[in-house]
Amino acid sequence: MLYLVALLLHCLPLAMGQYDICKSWVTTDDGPSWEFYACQPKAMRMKDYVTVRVDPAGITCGDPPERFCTHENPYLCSDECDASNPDLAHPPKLMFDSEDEGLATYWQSVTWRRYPEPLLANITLSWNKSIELTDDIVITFEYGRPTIMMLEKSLDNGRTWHPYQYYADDCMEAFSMPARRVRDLSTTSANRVLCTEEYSRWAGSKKEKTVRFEVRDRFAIFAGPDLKNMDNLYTRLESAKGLKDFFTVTDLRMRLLRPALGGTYVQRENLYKYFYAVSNIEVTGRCKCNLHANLCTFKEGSLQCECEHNTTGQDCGKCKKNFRSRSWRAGSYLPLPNGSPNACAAAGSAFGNCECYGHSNRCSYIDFLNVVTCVSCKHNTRGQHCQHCRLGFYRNSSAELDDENVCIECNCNQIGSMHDRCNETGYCECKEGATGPKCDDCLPNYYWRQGCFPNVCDDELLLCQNGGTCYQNQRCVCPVGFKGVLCQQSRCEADKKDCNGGPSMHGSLGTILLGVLALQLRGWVDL
Ligand SMILES: *[C@@H]1O[C@H](CO)[C@@H](O)[C@H](O)[C@H]1NC(C)=O
Ligand SMILES: *[C@@H]1O[C@H](CO)[C@@H](O)[C@H](O)[C@H]1NC(C)=O
Ligand SMILES: *[C@@H]1O[C@H](CO)[C@@H](O)[C@H](O)[C@H]1NC(C)=O
Ligand SMILES: *[C@@H]1O[C@H](CO)[C@@H](O)[C@H](O)[C@H]1NC(C)=O
Ligand SMILES: *[C@@H]1O[C@H](CO)[C@@H](O)[C@H](O)[C@H]1NC(C)=O
Ligand SMILES: [Ca+2]
Repeated sequence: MLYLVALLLHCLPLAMGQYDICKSWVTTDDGPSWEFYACQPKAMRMKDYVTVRVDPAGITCGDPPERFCTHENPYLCSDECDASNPDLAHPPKLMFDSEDEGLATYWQSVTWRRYPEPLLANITLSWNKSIELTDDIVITFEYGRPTIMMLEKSLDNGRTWHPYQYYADDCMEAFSMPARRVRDLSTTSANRVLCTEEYSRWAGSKKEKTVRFEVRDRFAIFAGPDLKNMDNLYTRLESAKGLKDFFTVTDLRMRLLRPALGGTYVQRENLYKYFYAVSNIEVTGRCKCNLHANLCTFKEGSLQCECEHNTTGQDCGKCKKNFRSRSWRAGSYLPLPNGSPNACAAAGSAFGNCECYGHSNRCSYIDFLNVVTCVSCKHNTRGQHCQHCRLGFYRNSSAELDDENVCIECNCNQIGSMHDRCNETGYCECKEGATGPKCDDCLPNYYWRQGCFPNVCDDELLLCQNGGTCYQNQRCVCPVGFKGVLCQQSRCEADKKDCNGGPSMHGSLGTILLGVLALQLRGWVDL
């Protein structure tokens, strides 16, 4: 009980007070109405909502059963890990159970029997939700802390990872980084990623068990040693670029790179005492709801903000349908003490008198036209109310005007089309001979070769004469003795040479006439 009270007191400055209500019913001179405030959920024990993954496969001890010993008792290797025996198994979930009085429960790795190959393990924690850390991450190692490890974080559900903190008994040797301490950081370096030697040196495995990622020390740079001046912290979180994101994660990964060595070099003759054992990982934080919710609930396996201010989404990261008369914005801690809700507004509301359908949050008065117009329309829109699509885009008929996908790129074929604009159904304007919505096809009787060109020959009207064959509608391949576009001309006729055995004058003329006729049909020769 005493412990609980102490815990509550400890969490007090972060859990209580500011930004805990989103709205209240107030009475003003104009009568009662809602007043809205920036709001955020309370800090929670995030290990209760986490999914864990331990890599590589087979790194957890006990399959097959294995003996191990401790640095304190290196020659009494009678402890056993056996995955098939619940009393001797050490599965990953034991890093997240609640520790009862007495014996710690822990995940344990295999021993370093493959030395000198490094003993590597990744512990990845995923929330499928952005979390804002509000207190230190505390990892408890039974039997000694790793001599080298690294903490990584992801902000996009594990797609990309970034270093968060490096830990080593010798930072220079392990990571080529100078050793630093978080409490020596300054206001301009509060979000620096550093290497620390504070949690990796051997001090006896019972004495020093924890490895921390110091959130409080970083907060204290702004809020003072007891975090009494939270206003200053909130002001900084709003104004300092990247500071809020620094404390935001969707996933964390501990990369365990070298186990505890007991203060000496690796003793090859007894590798049973080298392994990792983690009894607890404490992560305290709150759901990131962009200051639009004060409740966060666990639904269908994921944390979810209960969004207010007419916002929606897992992090309240967008405006509800029909509340998009201006762009979504996160709430703000400022001005103190209640912040700004930056609520989403319905079309036609007080904010909506210059409607921009959510594609701009800035309006400007144009003096000489006497109109108010939206500025810098986003999502490829344009116009006084961002109600049109930019040139080269057309209206998505299945999207509302306030939808981010309202404008679709025309994507006209550069060679086949006159320009890169299209009509309301996405059809581009084609050059002669080209067709298709994007003008990347040819009309019948045209062939594609860096654009559409009329067939020179084909199998219907523009037949190659005198036994010539049509090559890809581009030209006739004439037999010896003939030439011309359609092989209609006898060579001897043109050269006035010996024409014995050639076609008669009569036939030849006929062929020419036929060819001209065909060309005229194709609109080439104007008789
Ligand atoms: C641990 O994760 C990192 C990426 O964060 C990866 O490069 C590495 O191979 C992983 N190690 C193991 C043992 O799975
Ligand atoms: C992650 O959360 C989203 C939104 O709540 C949900 O749709 C999705 O199924 C979740 N994914 C996993 C892997 O739990
Ligand atoms: C959100 O919309 C509802 C109507 O659906 C309205 O009553 C409420 O005041 C709006 N809230 C905010 C913060 O604008
Ligand atoms: C049109 O809008 C709908 C609704 O937002 C969207 O699902 C669809 O992907 C959009 N179409 C294109 C081609 O962008
Ligand atoms: C766009 O052009 C195509 C092809 O010319 C035509 O079929 C369609 O009716 C046009 N759409 C509009 C809205 O003009
Ligand atoms: Ca435990």
